[in-house]
Amino acid sequence: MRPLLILLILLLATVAQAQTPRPGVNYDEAKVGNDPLPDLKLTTAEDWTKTRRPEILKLFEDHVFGKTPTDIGTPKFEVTATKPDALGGLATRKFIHISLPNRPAWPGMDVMLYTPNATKSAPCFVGLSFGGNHAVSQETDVPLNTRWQRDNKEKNIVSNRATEASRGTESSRWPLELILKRGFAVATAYYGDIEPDHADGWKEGLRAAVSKDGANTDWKDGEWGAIGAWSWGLSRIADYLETDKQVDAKHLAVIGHSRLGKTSLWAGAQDERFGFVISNNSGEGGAALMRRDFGETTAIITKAFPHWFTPKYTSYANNAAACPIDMHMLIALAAPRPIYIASAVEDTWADPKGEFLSGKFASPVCALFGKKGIVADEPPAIDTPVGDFIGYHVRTGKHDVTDYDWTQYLNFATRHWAK
Ligand code: GTR
Repeated sequence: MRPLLILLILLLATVAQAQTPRPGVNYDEAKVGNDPLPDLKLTTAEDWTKTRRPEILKLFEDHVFGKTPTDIGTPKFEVTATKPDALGGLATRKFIHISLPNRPAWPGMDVMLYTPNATKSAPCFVGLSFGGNHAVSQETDVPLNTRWQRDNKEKNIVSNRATEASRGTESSRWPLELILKRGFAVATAYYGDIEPDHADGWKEGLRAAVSKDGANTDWKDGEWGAIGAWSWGLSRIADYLETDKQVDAKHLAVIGHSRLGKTSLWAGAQDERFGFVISNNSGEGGAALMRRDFGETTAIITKAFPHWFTPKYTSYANNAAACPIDMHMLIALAAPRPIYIASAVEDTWADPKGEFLSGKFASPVCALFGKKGIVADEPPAIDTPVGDFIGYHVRTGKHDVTDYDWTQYLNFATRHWAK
């Protein structure tokens, strides 16, 4: 009886933690609202590619993420180190410094690339990390990132800098051996290399460096926010990968978790070289429908993180129905490429059902290309992936990236990219 009781208490505590209501936050499905979603206005595949897709992309620039400037210079790539026997011989590891020679105020970004030694030219997952390359890898000879990081006791970030004890603190989210053994490469960089993630971070990042007014810029509606800058960084990694023979740059998947999942969705929408787009627990401002009032809302996110978005997005706080887009349109922008949305059952803040529904309501776009998206009307059972060209699962557990998530992405990529 006793162990059972303890188990029950632990279970209740976990559920309570996951559902701890923040004041004013709705977790009641009966109160999510029922404002109709904007119409995808689908006609033909040709119309989608030539007209409708660019129109929707522009709506996301104008109202959500801002426009990524296209005239900011040619990136320079320097391979600063190569280790042919990384991870016990499983992989070759390279570091590549990417900079913009005509924008010297931007310190550039350091990419870490692992390619499997057993594969000549490997398909590659591309994603930014929260902690830097030394946090992603468990190899102790990875240089420590030296840029600004948010103080964090658990991750041993002290005085806004990583320390030796920060090594490997993100490695559970990047199961390198699992990925490499399946024949895939991984390219990653620290998101704060592009722009530190705080309200004034842009002043020391890419956005100030490329803006004509530098740190005195007054951001206007339609101009890019931090998510736009981070997405730009993902595309520059793709630029480099196109030059590296160990990578099959015709098969790049863009991946991100949480705020970096919003980033991977936006990068995938803009840059069609990413042939597979992955959103891991991206939530509000990512895969979750903004018209559903469940968990985080547009009002909450634009108050806490206005710097992620274009200023216009804040005007939809408590007024999502006035916004000409919703997030099924962001998912649809991947088409005709496959896309995968992952939720976690305890991640109620990110609205798992809202993430499912954006995939579901984006699914008609797949039919234009003779493909199938998500057919079911209701979210699947836990740990049961569904969908063909648009994939979805809701995993056991909390807001995180786990081996389970990666296994689904690897299976999905292998299925779609079978040679
Ligand atoms: C939260 C934010 C979410 C999500 C998350 C994260 O604070 O409300 O939208 O982006 O951060 O990135 O971990």
